[in-house]
Amino acid sequence: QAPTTPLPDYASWKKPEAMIVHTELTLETRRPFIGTSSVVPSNILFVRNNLEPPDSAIVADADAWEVAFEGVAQPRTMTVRELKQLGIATVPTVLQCSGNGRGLFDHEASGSPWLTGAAGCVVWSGVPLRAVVDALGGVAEGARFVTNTGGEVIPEGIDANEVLVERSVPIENVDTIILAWEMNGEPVPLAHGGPLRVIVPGYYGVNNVKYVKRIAFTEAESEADIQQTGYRVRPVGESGAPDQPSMWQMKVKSWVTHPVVETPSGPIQIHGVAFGGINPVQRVEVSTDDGQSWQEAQLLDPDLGRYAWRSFVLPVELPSGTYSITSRATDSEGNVQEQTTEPNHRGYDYSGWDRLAVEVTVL
Ligand code: MSS
Repeated sequence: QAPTTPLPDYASWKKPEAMIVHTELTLETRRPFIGTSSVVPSNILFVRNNLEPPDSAIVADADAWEVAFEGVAQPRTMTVRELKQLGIATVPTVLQCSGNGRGLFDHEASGSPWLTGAAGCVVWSGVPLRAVVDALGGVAEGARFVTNTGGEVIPEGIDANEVLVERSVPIENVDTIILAWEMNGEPVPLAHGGPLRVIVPGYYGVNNVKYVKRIAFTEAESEADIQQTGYRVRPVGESGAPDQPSMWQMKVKSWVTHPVVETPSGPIQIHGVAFGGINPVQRVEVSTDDGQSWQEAQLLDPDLGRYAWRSFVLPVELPSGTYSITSRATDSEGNVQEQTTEPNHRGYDYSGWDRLAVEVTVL
């Protein structure tokens, strides 16, 4: 299908036929464009911004971008150029929006009605946060969170806390976080958070702060609304509050990416993607009869590690007819993908294999 809305300028390099343009700030990857070689090409990766992205001038001189480090023994500002001297790690992760699957809930939760395409597996390269902290004399006493601030320009005349993209994650993540300047082999583009982006492996998209300008080790979570009341899981109709679970670690999830609408009869390679959040995927089963019976799928190489997604395939022969095809993943800890996802107010992460199923006509 042709895109209904043109691509916004900052993402004009995306492949138009692969994208669903929900708004200027939210672009989704169409389900069948996800292939079987693990990494999602940058030109079809989804985009989600809470605010207008900063001016593209910031990526023109990426090495000059500055980040303030606070809550360490020797607080100071560092440029990307300096960070590049401290260490390099490469980590493939699943980047998935908290609202991926929102469109599968019955209640009309506010936000983009994402289906499966607010997710992708991406290879990031940058400096481990641990290396930076060590160079700055270690974390200050009493810190419990890593609090990261996005570099957007805050419109005048509004309370910054209402719009600021500033997210806190538990301090344990200091050992897995990387500050990435490279994505899928290229400098991180503006649309995906260049010059420098925080990557918190295994955590929902929102925690992966783009154009990061401040990294602080703090005793409390950020005061910004996006942390205090936003991205909180609660029953439909309730307001967000800091005592509700925050959208931090992702759940085990999988879905089929081929076939999705129709296919000729005869041999069919049913394939899709599976991930376990912070745990590696152990197995994937596929059903062609709406979950009544399941067959073990084969996991495809390469295995890019615990935070990546894994492609899977099940070869089948299906006579003409209509089939409800779905998949169910299990992670290394034995957590099984849920059958259905309880409605939650903002429509976060629909992971149930029931509604992630596709109705396929075998011709
Ligand atoms: N960052 C910043 N700075 N800003 C904004 O807005 N958003 C979030 C993240 N980060 C933001 C940031 C979100 S929310 C998401 S998903 C992500 O990002 C996305 O990414 P990309 O690259 O795809 O666009 Mo939901 O959970």
